[in-house]
This record gives sequence, C-alpha cells and structure tokens, in this order.
Amino acid sequence: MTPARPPPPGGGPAVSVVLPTYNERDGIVELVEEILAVGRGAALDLEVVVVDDASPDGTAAHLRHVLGADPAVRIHVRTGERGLASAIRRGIQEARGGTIAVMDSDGNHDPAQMPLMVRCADDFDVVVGSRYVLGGGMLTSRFRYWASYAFNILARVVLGLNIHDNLSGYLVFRRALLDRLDPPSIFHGYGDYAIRFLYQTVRQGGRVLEIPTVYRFRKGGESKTRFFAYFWTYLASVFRLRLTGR
Ligand SMILES: Nc1nc2c(ncn2[C@@H]2O[C@H](COP(=O)(O)OP(=O)(O)OP(=O)(O)O)[C@@H](O)[C@H]2O)c(=O)[nH]1
Ligand SMILES: [Mg+2]
Repeated sequence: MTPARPPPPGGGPAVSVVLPTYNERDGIVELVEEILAVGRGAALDLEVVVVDDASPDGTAAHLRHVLGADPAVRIHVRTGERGLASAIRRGIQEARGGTIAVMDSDGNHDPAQMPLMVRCADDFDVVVGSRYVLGGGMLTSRFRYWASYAFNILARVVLGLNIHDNLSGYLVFRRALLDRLDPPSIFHGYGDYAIRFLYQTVRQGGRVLEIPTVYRFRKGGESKTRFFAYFWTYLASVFRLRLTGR
C-alpha cells in the first residue's frame, strides 16, 4: 500500500508518535498496538517512540518483551531524570518523523483522531485534540472536566489565546515548527508545557486548529496528576508567561 504521505527527506517514518510513560505497564502494550493498527488503517507510515523514566513497575521491560522486535516501536529509558515535559522533549529529539504526535500513554487520548490530526498538520502549525470544542469531552471525571474548563477560560483571558483546550497534551505538529520556538523554555514542568508550547506558537504567528476528542478511561495503572498541587503550578505558569513571555 502506498503511504498517504511521503517519508521525510533522509528517510525515516512520516510520523512519530511520542509516548511518555511512567508506571503504565498495565495498558501500554494495548495502546501501542492500537496506535499501530490505527496507523495501518490510515496508511500512515509511523513509528512509536516511548520515553520511560525507569518506571518501577517495569513498563519498558514489559513493552520490550512483547513488542520489542517491531522496528516501529522504539523504547528509550531515562535513568536519573523524571518529568513529563522533559520526557516529551527527549521523545521529539529521538523521533525520526517529519510530523510529531504527542499523546498520553495511559489511553486517555484516543488514537482514532490521530490520522485526521496528522493530515490537518499539513495546513496548521499545531493541531490540538480538544475536549472543549463541539464533539469533544471527557468520560473520566466531571470534576476534572469543569475544573480544566474554568482554568482554560482563565488562560484564554490572561494570555489572549483563542484556544479552548490549552492543557490537552494531545498535540500534532511538524518537527520544523520547533526551529521557530525555544524548546528549553517550553519543555519543563508537567502539563503546563502545553500552554507554553501553544503560546509561543501563536506568538510566532503560528496557526492552531482544535479537533474534538473525548478523553477515555485510562487502560490501567494510576494517575500521576496531583490535580490540586498542579493547579497552582499551572496558574503560576500562566501568569509567568503573561509577565515574562516564558
Ligand atoms: N516519562 C514520564 N511520563 C510521565 C511522567 N509523569 C506522567 N507521565 C505520563 O504522562 C501522561 C499523563 O499522566 P496521567 O497520570 O495520565 O495524567 P492525567 O491524564 O492528567 O491523569 P488521569 O486523568 O488520572 O489519567 C501519562 O501517559 C503518564 O504515564 C514522568 O515523570 N515521566
Ligand atoms: Mg491520563
């Protein structure tokens, strides 16, 4: 079958799906298999780049045991370093695709939207899988849904961004976008990296498209998000961005 999009110059797959993992042993194999199947179904030439922070539950070893022979699955284990945003940056550095898709590795983000997001990334700088546009939503928690909704209103007002879901973390963009941004000032902390990423993109004149997505239940394991603790961190990040631009 002919791939829907050509591989980038110099070879490698067209699309790299970056998955940061921490203690996701229970669901990671199922999710990676799902992503590969979605890719095949859409004739997308893709690789999956897993960045695991030496998860104590053996996420990386388990994935390697089941899918390690598949050249489309690449697993990087970081030792002595932890953090969602820095893991994503590492995944982007390891990625060989011209288009990058960043997804949660617990199954919250539905890979079914990814092919459409990849195609839209030809015309937009960043495509966001959004809970807060028509057709989007969150099956997991009503409280989290409305708390994030309220936070997003605040972020829109303070930052002047016309984006409904700044915290989604389900993002597709062309790798070349990063040449126009300042990755070290974006990829630190936790989910707030996504606010900085979108803010810098828009400040550079980039165009952002939101595609509806419905968050699913995680496939196993436990949440790493300490919502109340992160809420204050995210709030501080929004005001810091407004005041310093970083
Ligand atoms: N590599 C790496 N991945 C992480 C780290 N912390 C979280 N993650 C991953 O980041 C993603 C988001 O974390 P979650 O715990 O699912 O956060 P959430 O989606 O806000 O919370 P839930 O709604 O409870 O799932 C998951 O895929 C985690 O495995 C980390 O320190 N390092
Ligand atoms: Mg999650």
